[in-house]
Amino acid sequence: MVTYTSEIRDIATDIKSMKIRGAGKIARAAAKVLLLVSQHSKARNIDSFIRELDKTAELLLKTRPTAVSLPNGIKFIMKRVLEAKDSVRDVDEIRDIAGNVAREFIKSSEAAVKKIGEIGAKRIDASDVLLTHCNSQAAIAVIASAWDQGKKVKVFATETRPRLQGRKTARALSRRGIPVTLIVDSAVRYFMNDVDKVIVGADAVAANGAVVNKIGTSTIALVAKEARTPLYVATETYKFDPETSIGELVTIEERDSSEVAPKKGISDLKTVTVRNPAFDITPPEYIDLIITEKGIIPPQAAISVIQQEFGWMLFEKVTRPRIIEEE
Ligand code: RUB
Repeated sequence: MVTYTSEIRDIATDIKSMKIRGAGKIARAAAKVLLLVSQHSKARNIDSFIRELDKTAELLLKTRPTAVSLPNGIKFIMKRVLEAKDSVRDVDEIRDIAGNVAREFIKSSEAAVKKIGEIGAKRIDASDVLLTHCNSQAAIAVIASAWDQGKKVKVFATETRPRLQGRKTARALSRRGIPVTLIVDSAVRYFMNDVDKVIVGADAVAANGAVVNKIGTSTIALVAKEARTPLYVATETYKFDPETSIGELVTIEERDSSEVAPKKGISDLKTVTVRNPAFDITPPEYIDLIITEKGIIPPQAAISVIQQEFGWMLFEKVTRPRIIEEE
């Protein structure tokens, strides 16, 4: 039996309900859960402890399907725990290792966002007008870092229906003194000729360089292409999806219709169906650059990142780290 404290349950619920959201934050929250399980575990031996981590991973992976940062973060931690398994003396030692690896993941993920900001800011010119969609910590890091360097940028932020995460972005940028114009998603084409660069985050990057991000990103990319406005994606390398290199597709989360229209009055009408996909896919031809913490790459180089970062995972047909047989 895994000991789930209320804090652990709350984090899983908060990821599902989107109180914790954004691919980076989701991965860090999952790592924190593994850290808490390691601290609170009452497992008497090493295998039982690893089974507890595995069960927790299963619970976490059910929360949100699209952000690949979640399984990648979990697999990173589980791999390190399994590597240590045969050389530890007892369960306390493996618990310490698991906790330390989870802490390390959280720290390196935060450092990656900062680094993306520094690297990405080099591609922003003084007085650029930028457009961003949804609420991406990585995209905000680039904008904020450029601003901190004295570049007097201005930003269009889309409100991002249906959950309006764009308001969070507007607040975050405004707190830094950055001028922001909040627009409805459908006004993107109206303003695109005033925009110098589009910058968005990612939930997943596929082996062919396609980027999965908040619904509406691909439409913005289309509009940007028409206006010859470059589109940059800011993303940590742990959002590259190794399974896409063996032909797997990224699962697009479809959320409840009540986020789009009230159950009473619209979605209960006999001939009306409400669809609410949360993410879409922008093909590589619409992406100029991908800014990662390791450097800037063209989307076509995504496969190299996958080989370098996740070579160990390739051909392991796993959707989660099922590492120990069920009892
Ligand atoms: C958030 C979203 C963000 C990416 C990147 O979607 O699409 O653009 O997750 O964010 P949701 P970050 O609100 O449905 O989670 O750069 O912060 O990881």
